[in-house]
Amino acid sequence: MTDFKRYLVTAALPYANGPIHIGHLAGCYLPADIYVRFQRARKKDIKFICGSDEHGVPIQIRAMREGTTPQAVVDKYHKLMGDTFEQMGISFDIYSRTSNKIHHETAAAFFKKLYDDGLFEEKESEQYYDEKANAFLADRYIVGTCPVCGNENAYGDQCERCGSSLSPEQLINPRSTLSDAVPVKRKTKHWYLPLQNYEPWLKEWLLEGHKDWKNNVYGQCKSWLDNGLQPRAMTRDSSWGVKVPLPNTEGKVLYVWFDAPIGYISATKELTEQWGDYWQQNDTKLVHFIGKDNIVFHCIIFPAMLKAHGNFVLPENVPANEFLNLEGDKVSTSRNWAVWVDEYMKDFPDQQDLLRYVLCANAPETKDNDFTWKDFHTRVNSELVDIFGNFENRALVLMHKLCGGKVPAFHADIADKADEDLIAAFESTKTKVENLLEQYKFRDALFEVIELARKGNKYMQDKEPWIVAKSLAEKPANQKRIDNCLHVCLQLTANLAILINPFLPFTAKKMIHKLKVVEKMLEWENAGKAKLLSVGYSLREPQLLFRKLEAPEIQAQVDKLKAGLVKPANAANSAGKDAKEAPASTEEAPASPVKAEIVYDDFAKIDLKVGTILTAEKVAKADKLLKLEVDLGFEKRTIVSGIALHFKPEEIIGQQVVVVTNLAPRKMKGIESNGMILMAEDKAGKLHFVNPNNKVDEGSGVS
Ligand code: B3M
Ligand code: ZN
Repeated sequence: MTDFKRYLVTAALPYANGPIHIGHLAGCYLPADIYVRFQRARKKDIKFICGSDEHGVPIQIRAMREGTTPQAVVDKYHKLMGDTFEQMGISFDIYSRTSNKIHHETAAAFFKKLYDDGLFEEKESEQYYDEKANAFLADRYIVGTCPVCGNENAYGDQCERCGSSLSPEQLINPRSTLSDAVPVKRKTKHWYLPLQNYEPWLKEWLLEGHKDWKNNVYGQCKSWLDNGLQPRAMTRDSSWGVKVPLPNTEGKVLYVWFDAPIGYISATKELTEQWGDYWQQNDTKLVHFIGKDNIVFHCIIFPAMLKAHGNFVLPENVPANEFLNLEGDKVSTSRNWAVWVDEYMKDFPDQQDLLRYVLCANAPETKDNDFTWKDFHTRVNSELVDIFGNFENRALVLMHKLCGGKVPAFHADIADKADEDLIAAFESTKTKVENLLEQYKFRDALFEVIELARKGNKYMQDKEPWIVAKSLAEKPANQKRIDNCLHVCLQLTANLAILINPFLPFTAKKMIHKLKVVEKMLEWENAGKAKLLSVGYSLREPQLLFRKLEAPEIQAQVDKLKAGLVKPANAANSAGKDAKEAPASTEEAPASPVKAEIVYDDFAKIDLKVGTILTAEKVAKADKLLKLEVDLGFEKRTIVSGIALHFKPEEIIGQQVVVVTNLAPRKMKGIESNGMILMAEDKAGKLHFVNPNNKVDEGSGVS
């Protein structure tokens, strides 16, 4: 393994179109910060890079909806996001922005180099265009009625109600979100990076060379590479972004996913003149922290760009997290189903570490996880307060009470196995935490620190210095036993400050203040040592590290969440908020992530039965709909289904299908539809029936 001289750590550049929520923190900023703080404590040469992603359609849409300019939108959110990160102790060396001049220059020069080297393919294609707003439309910005479930606000790439992935052609009554105009197709020219040319190299570098990457990351990359890569357009028709640095390209900008990762390079340039050491020397360890929806861009597209350009280091690891759900449901900006970090900070002033603790202890490292206020309450009170805080507080209180406010001596002559075992655990915990952090296992690492505090509590409980104190009148020599116990507990407290520091830096600061030691003590090499505090040293008065959370303040958060929820019907009106930058319609979409985990009971609510299509006819004035009569054995149902572009009515008579029978009825084109038919959609967008492989009785259950 390479011996790395320096570290370069990046955290995904968030779109500057909304505040930061806990899903963002848990997904990449918190783990990145823990990793960086740990490496800094080991005195590694490290730079921690982030900034706002200020280009792309999501920003423009947001501006249009707020009746303002994209620049005003990014200015507002860049400031808000930067302040929130700072408040939470996310310790970037720089929080830059992609609207900076240095970024525009760097990204344009990068593009120009690939162009000059003849690495792009120039292609004309047809794209949707809004003639009223004079703008090309990404699929996401076309809405219409979902052919599957009838949702009138389905997007051109997906229906958020039934989850079907769609193309704009499938929408009934498509309209542009910019102006309500009906989109038309127009010819346009773009520059494509032929990703397929990098496939053999990517397979070698990534699939062979990085088997150590997290399963969720490696698996997604493997599936992309196994499916084969296609050329991807690196430019867009838009007025907002980095201008294409070629003659006669008015109205064209770099694809936001081309320019944004280059933002890591420009921000490093802005930070230090030595940026070249970090980006161009092979002994740099480059680590990208991201959420799972950014995997393909960081593991495949950006590395291909870097490789094409040459003279850059490649990521050594991309420890992407999965998603954090909230109270059993997907976090959604447009539905306002989120815990906003700036609001948390107002509701829980100075309690950053409570949130940092819970988001790390419950981090979605290997699968999607759920944040609930109840779990927040329990973890804070029964882990952080009862175990960690309680141990630290008791050590200090008892030292003041039983040892005159000074660090007592350790009397080796009466030392016992319990003392030795606990002291040995300082070192072994340090090693465990170190190894886990190196493997990006932040939850497990944090657990080890709490475990050490738990051992401290047990030790203190077994030694009972407060009981021993009662015997001092008859047996003054017992003071030595008290001294030993508190000596060990205080050295453990100092160790805990070092070990917890990467995770809960505000807490570590409070601890060293009480221990009256300088910040230098928090250097990682001091962990494991049994003599951090000198005997006879007087310490400050104890003060609780954390307070217990009360039930009403937790309930208030649950109420606030529910009260703020925007119903799905209105949600589409604020589409710009959740908007992700969509690929141009001619390209494959990123692998669709699996939906949020559900429990069996959720699944069991859906009633699925086999039926046979008895009749099928076209619906007037709706070229995508068929009206079906389906025999379910116990009754016959009318079902309207958006499959007319795929099947002729006469072809499907007698076809067996699986029907969702307990879906609330919906009217489509004046016809009430009483159920939904399950269909499989292949990559080309063609629909296929889902049915039993042998004919079965109508009404048979499916589960
Ligand atoms: N802004 C996507 C996102 O916020 C994008 C990340 C860019 S990282 C270079 O999810
Ligand atoms: Zn739908």
